[in-house]
Amino acid sequence: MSVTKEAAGAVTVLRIGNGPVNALSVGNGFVTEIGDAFAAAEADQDCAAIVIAGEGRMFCGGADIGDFDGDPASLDTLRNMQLGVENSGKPVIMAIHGVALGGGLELAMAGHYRIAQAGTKLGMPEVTLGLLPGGGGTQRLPRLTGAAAALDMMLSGKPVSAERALEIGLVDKVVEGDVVAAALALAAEALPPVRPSGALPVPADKAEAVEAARAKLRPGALSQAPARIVDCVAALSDDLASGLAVEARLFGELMASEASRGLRHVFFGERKVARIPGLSSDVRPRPIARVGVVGGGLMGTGITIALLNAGLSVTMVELREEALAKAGATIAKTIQRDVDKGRIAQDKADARLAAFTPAGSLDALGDVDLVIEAVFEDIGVKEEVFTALDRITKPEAILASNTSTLDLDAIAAFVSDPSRVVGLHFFSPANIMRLLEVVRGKATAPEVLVTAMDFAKRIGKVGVVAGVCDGFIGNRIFEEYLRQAWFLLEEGALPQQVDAAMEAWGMAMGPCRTMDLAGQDIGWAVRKRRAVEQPDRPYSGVIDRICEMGRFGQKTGKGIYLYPDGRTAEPDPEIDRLIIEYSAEIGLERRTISDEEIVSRCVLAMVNEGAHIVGEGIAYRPVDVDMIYLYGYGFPRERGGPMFHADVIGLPAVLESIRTYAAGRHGWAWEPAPLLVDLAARGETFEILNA
Ligand code: 3H9
Repeated sequence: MSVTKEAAGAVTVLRIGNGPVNALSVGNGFVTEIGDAFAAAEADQDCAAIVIAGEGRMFCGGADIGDFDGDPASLDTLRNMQLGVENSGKPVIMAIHGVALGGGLELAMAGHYRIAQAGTKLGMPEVTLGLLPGGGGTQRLPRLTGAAAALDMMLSGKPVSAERALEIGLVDKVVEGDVVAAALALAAEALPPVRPSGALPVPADKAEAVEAARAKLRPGALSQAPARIVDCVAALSDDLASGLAVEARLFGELMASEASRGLRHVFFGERKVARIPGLSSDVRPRPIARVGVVGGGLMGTGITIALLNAGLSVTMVELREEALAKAGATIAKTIQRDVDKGRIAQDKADARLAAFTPAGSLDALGDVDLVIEAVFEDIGVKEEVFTALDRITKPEAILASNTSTLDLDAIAAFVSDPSRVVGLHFFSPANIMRLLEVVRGKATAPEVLVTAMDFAKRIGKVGVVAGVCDGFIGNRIFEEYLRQAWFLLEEGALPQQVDAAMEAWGMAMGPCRTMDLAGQDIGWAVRKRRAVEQPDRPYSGVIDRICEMGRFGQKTGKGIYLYPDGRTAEPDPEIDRLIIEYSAEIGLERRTISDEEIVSRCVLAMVNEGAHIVGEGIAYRPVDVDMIYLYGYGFPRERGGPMFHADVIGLPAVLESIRTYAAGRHGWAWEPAPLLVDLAARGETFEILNA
């Protein structure tokens, strides 16, 4: 952390540096240091103008998100520092390069002139953290750019380019090359006048822009940040101080909200899961340039598209000629669709397709750096493939299996060096879903694991490490979630109530619609297997009845719901009848089930299984479970993930509910996880295990 001062004639240049993104930390004293350095320059008789620039890769990535768990009043230090800059009697020029986000852009707006280097991204991402720009952004940005452009930036959270910033009046100049030199040149021309952004008039489009933005707010949204951003812009008046006071008060309220706490947990969680505990930083990823994909089915095709989109060369091996041709056609069609939708240029699509090599034999994989196997889920088939790969591939090539149901260690045993085997469990559609479970076998080499995680990042996925167990992290938890959903149906709820309750709570899709989309036959196959393996852990038979009718969901046009247009779920009175009759058949008197009970049982089933998984060491930390649920299962970001949500409820209360369910019908499904019992007894949270 440092603020360095250089004198260039009568101009003082202050360079602010604090870690990788120059975060404006109040907690570590950095903001105070900037304020002090600024005050010294201000008091310096020989200084006529002040330039502020960022050290390293960027100007500033914003306020320190870690400060938001503390006292909201402490953030006044940041606001006062910015007011000090704005109210300076000497012209202040901001020399902006790389990134100016959130509080970083607010600092820039507190200056009197802004010069940005071409390529700089300027934005207000606070809304993505369930917050509003709380360092004057809601009051200064509209004054500079007009209310509509400001609301657009603040509500989307998306940064704008330096060129766009110039267009909308956010910066005064865009330069190629050294931005500090450009700032010094501006100061040297003729000393520019002091020009505080906060003194600019209220923009003429305020009322209209506020009304338009209000109309677009999503009712029932978990995060109140968008609504409060609009409120702040509505509060713009000629009295800057009163607008700033409204902004600070609303920022404090949002900071304490569950949604913002959840979203902040996600911000740090995404970065935490990339870190593998206990591995030295000397373990470096291997370079991966050429990849082989074995299997041209739905999964292999999706994986191939994801890899081609990331700029990798892919050889797809599929022994069945017809299937290979079909996969090739799907790949070409999907990539072309991105051109048609204006997402990529034709030459880019051409390059992606040129990097694709279809092959009819595994012999084509002699020079690849990584193979991803996505063939039929049968251990005999896997044995054939891996025995051949062992012979054909380079000894340093990594061999990955996309298996979701088989034992990775058994697959690794087919290879003479099992340390090069790892699981890469993609989620369907693999070119869209962000989650990648990276499965560490008992022999997987640390370097192979690190390479797999690096590879996940390279192809735009959130990689999360899971140990070997049936279902790994995601599907193992999902089974318990579904178990409760199906029990709820036989006890008195109907599918539309279960789905509506879970969707109102924030899940992207309720369990019935999810399984109709994934294919009810997939769940049926798992249940049949479980009936043999775990006869003492039954499921409700009601869902099997639906499967026995051949109703597998969207793919058969009917599942729990009807799909008259192939996509939109419509409740089916026949299924409602079937469910009600099933309850009677098993002698269960149906009762009214509240939405609260539906949510509580479905969510706590995830929490309890998640706690088992962390306790067993299958997940490194609770946050790994959280990220899997956000990126693979449509869990609401604002709730942070199941484990974070349990902390919000409080672990003693979570345990009490679980114990109540354990004393009720099918109580065996609610055996409290030892880790949960232990943490609750000690008054601790899951969060302490994330450090
Ligand atoms: C705000 O400003 C509120 C104000 O309006 C009001 C105040 C009153 N704070 O992403 P990376 C860490 S809200 C703390 O890998 P990149 C990050 O955790 C803030 N830490 O780098 C990571 O740590 P680690 C508005 C932060 O080069 C390390 O820095 N700003 C912050 O890929 C490197 O991060 C935002 O929302 C932060 N603000 O991307 C911007 N930012 O190494 C958030 C980063 O221990 N940040 N860290 O895992 C970003 O979007 C990206 O970090 C950025 C750089 C684009 C800047």
